Amino acid sequence: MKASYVVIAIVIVAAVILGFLTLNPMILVEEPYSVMGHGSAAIYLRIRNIGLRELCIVGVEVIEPPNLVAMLHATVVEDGVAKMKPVERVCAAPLGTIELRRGGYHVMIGGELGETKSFKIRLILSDGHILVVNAPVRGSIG
Ligand SMILES: [Cu+2]
Repeated sequence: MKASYVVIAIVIVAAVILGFLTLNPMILVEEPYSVMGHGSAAIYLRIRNIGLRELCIVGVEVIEPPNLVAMLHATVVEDGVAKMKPVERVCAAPLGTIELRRGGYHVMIGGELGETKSFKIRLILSDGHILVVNAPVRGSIG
């Protein structure tokens, strides 16, 4: 009899933990920053997926400064030339990492950038969660 109570208790605890892991956003954003270019800016950061489901960035918007556009980009090398291409999503496997970095995936910002010191963006995730990230400007390209 006692053994069956222990089994039931273990099942309940496991269900609660599993429910917690699958329902909550299990995300860490690390080292967000931006780099100014010519008429554009790039945002880099790392997202750790500490959940048990695949997690993708499926959209991006600029909150501040206003009236700017944002896109998810990948840098690809074609015929020895690095080019940037829009992508619909950037994904991290369960317990994996999304790395947005120079020469790879990044958030591209376009519009009248002005003299901004930081970009505030919204990352829309495949699980429906939204992350608001501040990316301070850390230098410029070229
Ligand atoms: Cu780009």
